[in-house]
Formats: sequence, C-alpha cells, structure tokens
Amino acid sequence: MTEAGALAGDADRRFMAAAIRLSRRHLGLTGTNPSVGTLIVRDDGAGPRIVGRGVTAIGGRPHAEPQALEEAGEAARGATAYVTLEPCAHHGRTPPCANTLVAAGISRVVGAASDPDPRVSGKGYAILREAGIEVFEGVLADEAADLMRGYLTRSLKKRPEVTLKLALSADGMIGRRGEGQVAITGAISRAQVHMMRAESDAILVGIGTALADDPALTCRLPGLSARSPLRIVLDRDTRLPPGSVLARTAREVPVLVTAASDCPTPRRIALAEQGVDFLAVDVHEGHIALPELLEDLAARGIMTLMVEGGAYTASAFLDEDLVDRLCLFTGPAEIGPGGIAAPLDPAHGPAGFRLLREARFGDDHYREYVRAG
Ligand code: AOF
Ligand code: ZN
Repeated sequence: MTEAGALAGDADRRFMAAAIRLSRRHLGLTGTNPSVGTLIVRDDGAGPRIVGRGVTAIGGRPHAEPQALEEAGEAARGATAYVTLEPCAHHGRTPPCANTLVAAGISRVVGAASDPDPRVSGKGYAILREAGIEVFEGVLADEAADLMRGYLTRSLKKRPEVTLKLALSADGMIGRRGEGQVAITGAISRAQVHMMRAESDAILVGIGTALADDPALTCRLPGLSARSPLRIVLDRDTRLPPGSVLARTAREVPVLVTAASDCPTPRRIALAEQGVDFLAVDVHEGHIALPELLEDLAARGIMTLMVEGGAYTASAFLDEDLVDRLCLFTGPAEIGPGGIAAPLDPAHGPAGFRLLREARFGDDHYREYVRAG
C-alpha cells in the first residue's frame, strides 16, 4: 500500500458515508444536476481530519468539488478527496472538476457512483489517473446512487424517477369513500412524507384526489416550506376548481395542470389568471398517456416525481410499470366497510419489487420497496 493509501478500507467508507449524507442537503434543489457531496480529508500523522466540504450548489452550480477545495485551501495538497459522483470532465461555467482536483494537488480520490453523462463517463477518473492521482472507484456506490436516482433515471431513461407513496390502514385501505382526507398515519409518518416532498422535484395527484381532499401538497416542515416541489394534477378535462387550495396558492408554489385540451374554457382562463400552468397531454383510450407525460416532465428538468394518489392514479402508474420506488406507510387502525382498497396486496408486498428498508414511525409501519432488477 502506498503512503497515500493509509486511509483505505473502513475509514474510506466512513468518509464516503459522510460525503453522501452531505449530498442529501441539496436534494431537490440542484435543477437537472445531481446533488453531489465532496469531502477533503488529510492525515498529518494525528489521524484523518476533514479540511474541506462541498455540496453542489442550489441551482446546480458551482459543483461540489471546487467549493470543498476552496475551503481546504493549501491543506488540499496531498489530501484525499471523497466524491459521491465521478468528478466532471467537461467545461461548463467553470473548468472540469477533475482538473481542479489535479491543480489543487489532491493525491488520492475515492469515488462512489459513476456518471452516465457522456461528457463525463470514465473521462473524469481518466484525467485524475493520468495526473498520477490514486483513484478508488465504487466505494458505497449503491448508497450514493440511491440519492442520485432521479438524476440517473432521467439520464438513462429520459423520464423522472417515480416514487409512489401510499398511506394504508391496517386493513389495507387508503381512505373511505366520500370522506376526503382520512388520517391514517401519525405525526412522524407525516413529517417523513413532507421530507420526501422537500427532496422531490415534483409531486403528482389525480383530479379525483384534488377534488375529494382539496390538498395543499406543500412541504410544511418548520424551516423547509421554501422546499415545496412543483405540484402536478392529472386533470384531463380541467376540472380543478379555481377555489381549490392548489389554485389559490399557485403563485406561492407552482401548480401544473396536465389537460387534454388547450381550449380556453372559462375555467382554464380563471386558473391561468391565478398563476396555474398547463401542460397539454396525449390521451389514449380515455386515459392520460403517462409515459409521454413523464418524458415531457423530464424534458422540463423534473428528475424526481412523487405520486401521492389516489387509488386510480396509483393503479395507473403501477399497471404501466412506471413505479421505481414504493413507500408504504401503514397505520394501526382499520377503516372497515366503505374503505377504498389499496391497489396492491400489503400483506405480501407488491409484485416485482424488493424490500429496501423497514422502520417504525410511532405506531406506523414503514416499508420501502424498489423495483427488483
Ligand atoms: C461534478 N460535481 O457537484 C456535480 C456534477 O450543467 P453543468 O455544466 O453543471 O454539468 C452538469 C453535469 O455535471 C451533470 O450531468 C453531471 O455529469 C455533472 N454533475 N459533477 O463534478 C458536481 N453536480
Ligand atoms: Zn464538476
């Protein structure tokens, strides 16, 4: 092992885990760029210490690396850089991050996820190696990719990463017919959902849910209200009422209505005057064509989409195999007769998915599944 390799192994994984946690800070805030974390770590004999930290800035620039290097200053010379994504190799508003790492005198780079961007893929690491830097790739790659999944899905599939969130009663219902919002889960689960909203680029419901629940779909965690995502309503016939919470707050948090026709009906004009935006969608056999809609959303820069209901919309995404991740929050109470059944069997888990993590949130049971394979 070389002198610079003294941090290999467990310490590398620990610092990479810290860089991944740092990258989480700007999830949902970096436009079409992934939120990347960088740590600069040096060891002068008394143990490793962090001398620079960077996370991709809000809006996507500057990238993480130059910020971490700036904090480290001269201490970057001979240090190790932990990067959650392969450093870029292309000239943007600033020189490539790989070159910046070289110029700063970094002697070792530990990287997590690979970058599918053709301007970068493999080239970033090549620049580092050609400059004599020792490079370790793929450390905690899955964990890093998990947080960049929106970026990766949009790059590779040209659509956003779709997360379906469902709150289920103990008897597998998602609500009671004709009753609007029913409290199924407790405060901790609700806070988790609001955190998920904060980290998503957009949130989507069907018009049925918009009419029945009149939801706000904002992030209402203290201090994070500015992180509410774009709110999208699947609304083929433009039925969203101008008096709805969504329409009335469209100037504070954007609302996008996906409608089949762009005919200027009085309702559409009223909604547009309130600041509601419209996206024309294709309709196949009476239903909004979801794959095309997702492509349009990706083209608008949406990397992560959270689908919040209701049963009809959830089924449509599941049936078309467009769900990448499924987050099930199960509360302790039963709904009983009159309940709206969830579009999946909660006891056996959804077909085609594997369980990624499980947790208790107060009295609720949380299960997160990802598409298998
Ligand atoms: C890095 N560090 O923090 C991020 C990277 O539009 P640009 O010029 O900002 O380039 C976007 C690309 O940069 C994006 O597709 C991805 O390849 C990379 N993101 N790279 O070195 C970072 N966010
Ligand atoms: Zn870069």
